[in-house]
Amino acid sequence: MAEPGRRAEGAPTGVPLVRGAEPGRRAEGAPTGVPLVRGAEPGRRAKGAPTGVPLVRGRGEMVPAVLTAAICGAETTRAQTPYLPITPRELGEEAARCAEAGAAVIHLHVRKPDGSPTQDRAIFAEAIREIRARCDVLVQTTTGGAVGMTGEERAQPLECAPDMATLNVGSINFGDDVFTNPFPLVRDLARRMKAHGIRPELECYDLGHLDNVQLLVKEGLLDVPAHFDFVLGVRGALAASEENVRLLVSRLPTGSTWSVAGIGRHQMPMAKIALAMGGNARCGLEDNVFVSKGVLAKGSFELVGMLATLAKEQGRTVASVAEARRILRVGAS
Ligand code: KMH
Ligand code: ZN
Repeated sequence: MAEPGRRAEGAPTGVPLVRGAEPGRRAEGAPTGVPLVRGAEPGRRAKGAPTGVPLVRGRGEMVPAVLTAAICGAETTRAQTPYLPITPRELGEEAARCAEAGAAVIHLHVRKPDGSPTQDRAIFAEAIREIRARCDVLVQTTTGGAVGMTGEERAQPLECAPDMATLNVGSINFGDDVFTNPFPLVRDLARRMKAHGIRPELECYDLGHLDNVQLLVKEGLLDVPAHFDFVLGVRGALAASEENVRLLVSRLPTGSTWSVAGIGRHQMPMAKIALAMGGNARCGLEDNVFVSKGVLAKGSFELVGMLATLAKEQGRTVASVAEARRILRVGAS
């Protein structure tokens, strides 16, 4: 059994399992003055606010914050946390707890009964049934899967009628591994999403991934405005910092929406920055297993609760599923 904060023997290496997200504290260097909230004129971008994102809606209110729970992932193990849901039923129960805590989107991976990652469509179908039987959420299936999976394997959950799916738009070093996303694979997955009317969430781990998106837009495979998720702090890709979030956001196609998924101890600080900037945030045991230094989250729902608190502290409301559907343009593609 691995100690909390250490990688289990033989466990995949991509996600740094760092202790110590510090809830309730202002992140060092947290954004000071993106004037995106109250007081900005309705329908206009506040001075200095990042481009591309509709931050303010009528009457000067901020756009509700969409919270995503990544409840399982492919790399997190039961040795790291006994709270990891594995079976379809456990995934359904955990999704319901996350929905109750404020998550509008469930980012979904599934596992074989022995806990190893799989993209098996039958297991996805069962997990989605278990989730939908218990709560109203947007189900976002992974097409990233686990390092080393083939494109055909990775594409399987697209046959299960998810609301959304991730599209990883570039390759990166992933710990000591390589997470490969060559253009032919990305194109193929993008085509399948278009064919099924599934809204992609574009996973960007590095600045150049935004340029990859532009190429795919030119090829007619992706539409803008799009929804982006900046995954920051993977060992082998772009670091988790406010400066990087601002740079990424400044390069977004006009009107696009975005969230940040900070890895390990970066989860809450990055969420706070994103929420203050008018973006959205992702948390969950896929990316981080701790609520504070050395203290395991009892499930992703605890982390979602922390995001909801952060959102409210930033003057944001937490998006309902209907609001999330509208904000992320789910069903429009
Ligand atoms: N498990 C990672 C290698 C996604 O879900 O789209 C990839 C991943 C990305 O988790
Ligand atoms: Zn994932």
